[in-house]
Amino acid sequence: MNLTEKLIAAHLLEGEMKAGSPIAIRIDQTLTQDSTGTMAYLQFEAMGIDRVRTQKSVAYIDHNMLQTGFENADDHKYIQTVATAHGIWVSRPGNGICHQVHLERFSKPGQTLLGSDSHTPTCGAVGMLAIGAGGLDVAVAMGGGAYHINMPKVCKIFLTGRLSGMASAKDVILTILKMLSVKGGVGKVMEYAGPGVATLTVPERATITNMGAELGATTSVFPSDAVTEQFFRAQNRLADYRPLAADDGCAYDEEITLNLSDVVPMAAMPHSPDNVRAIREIAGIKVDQVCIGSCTNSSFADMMKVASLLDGKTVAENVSLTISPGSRQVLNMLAANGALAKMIAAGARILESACGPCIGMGQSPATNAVSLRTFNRNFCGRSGTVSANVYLVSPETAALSAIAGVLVDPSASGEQAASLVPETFTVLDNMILPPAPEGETVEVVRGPNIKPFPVNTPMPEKISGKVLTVLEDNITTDHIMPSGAKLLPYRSNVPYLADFCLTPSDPDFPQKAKAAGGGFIVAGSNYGQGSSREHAALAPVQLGIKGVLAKSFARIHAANLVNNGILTLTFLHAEDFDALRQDSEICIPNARAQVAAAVDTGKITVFADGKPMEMALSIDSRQANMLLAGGLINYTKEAQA
Ligand code: MIC
Ligand code: SF4
Repeated sequence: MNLTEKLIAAHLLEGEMKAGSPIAIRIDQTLTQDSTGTMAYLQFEAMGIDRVRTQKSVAYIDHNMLQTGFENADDHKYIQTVATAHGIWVSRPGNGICHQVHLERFSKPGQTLLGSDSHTPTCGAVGMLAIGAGGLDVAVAMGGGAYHINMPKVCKIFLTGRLSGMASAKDVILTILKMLSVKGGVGKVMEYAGPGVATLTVPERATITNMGAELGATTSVFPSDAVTEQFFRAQNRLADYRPLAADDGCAYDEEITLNLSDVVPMAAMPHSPDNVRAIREIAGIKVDQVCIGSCTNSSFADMMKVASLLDGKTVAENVSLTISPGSRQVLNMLAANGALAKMIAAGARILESACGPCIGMGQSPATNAVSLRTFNRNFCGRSGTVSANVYLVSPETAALSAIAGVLVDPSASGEQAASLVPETFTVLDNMILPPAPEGETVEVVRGPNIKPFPVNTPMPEKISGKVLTVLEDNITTDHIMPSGAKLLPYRSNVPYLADFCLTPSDPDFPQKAKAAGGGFIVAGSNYGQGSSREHAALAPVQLGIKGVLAKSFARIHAANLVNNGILTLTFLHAEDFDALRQDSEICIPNARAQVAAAVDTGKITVFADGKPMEMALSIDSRQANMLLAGGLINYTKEAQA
């Protein structure tokens, strides 16, 4: 077996490990963060389960940190109390970004991790099967329920050679994104193998698995080897280490070879992570802002590289440089060894250990600015400035460009930056709260910002409504449910958020939906790529959206739609998409019978302006029941009754 199959086989509860067929797996660990967590815990509470049934569940507070009003602080209190009350560990604000802290302190080779954040696959760096999902799926897993997916294909990425000449792990994943695109990983696990693996440190592997999310992959995984062992020893967690590898000569569904020695510094240009070019082709662009950090590139090793490149220099006068170390462990070690002083002396603006500018929580660039970021997403508007041009680059490129004031090709700079993993990390778990002991009562604190979440209604016999909007390919969840400093504080207030649903693509969408009493969304391919935010499904429920008709869907968003009782219909014929306009009348007669039959046929007949068109609806029987019940919450209640 390959490593992915071994991990799945060890957790398989239902189904057959045949690519594309539905399987259910047992989840050992869960993580939530605060922007998806409030909703996940409201849903967990609605399920009426006393204590989590996982081996370890951790609630992180790392996204909504600006606290420009009472809302975020209220949510933090709610998360802290509801989590400890139900047997969940809490990583307090300031302790770091969920994926970085989880890798450092909780990851375990061989275990499964389900997280309410799309970059949960980061922990695949140490041989975990780590998957991002909507909050509701994570709530179910916390309650001991299985996680349902289709058995992914396994794509082997065979690494040879070794990185050189200031090329870094970020450049590896950008190279893969250039080869495969933001759709290249859909339905697949990217499994790394080959002699190049041993040349990569755990933080480097984590940069690669993290950004596997941008390929649309279900997850990415590295073997657990001697390099992993050294990482666990340095984290004083050797007991959690175990070696894991694919069997010799095992089969894969697909295979790609990448020679690390050929990798050169790359940048993802505006506005997509797969719009990748070699930096040498675009070097010299004037830069206004540089942001270093995020769950992709904020490890101790990355920060040490940055400190060494900034040492004794000054940030260019046209540049604002921000640095957010990924965790308090990293920040503390930088403070203790003097690297932080070098960053400060160079003129960097040090931000707290959190997501920060990556999710538009502050540091929005100036009008038309060029912003270089070591982050993983550069969707238009995500930085908080619609006219900004965001480039995704490595820490080396970012640091050198911040000093030069223009985009610099690090391989032509003559500089060196050694990657290092220390012999020992400073372990500082004092900002991680253990769960309350069983039997102890914890008062759950709910501020006025916490509003009930919308629950869909059972599917009627006939569904009809207008097409409210027709959208292009690659619509992201940042389009469907924008984030940033103005909206993130309302993640526990869906009625408020709904008024901003899809507004970056169609400013009148919420008004149109309200006026029509709901309707349908029509979209191109890869609809809903990006974040795991369930709000991109909950806001449509609030607005009465009955279905999305798209050329194809991103995995997590499709699951979130079905979990909330919204139909995910895929065009079988290109001309059907072309025929649809805003205001086209959609009608699905015998909807309940058709949805039930789609489990076998995979199809459903939809009438558009009176003309029949056949569309794909690929669902298993559990999903059909969820759609009929009006979502997972109703379905679970029906099943319990
Ligand atoms: C993101 O990077 O878009 C986020 C914010 O981390 C999201 C979660 C969210 O929308 O809250 C993600 O990637 O899942
Ligand atoms: Fe946070 Fe950005 Fe990572 Fe999302 S991608 S978890 S916002 S750092």
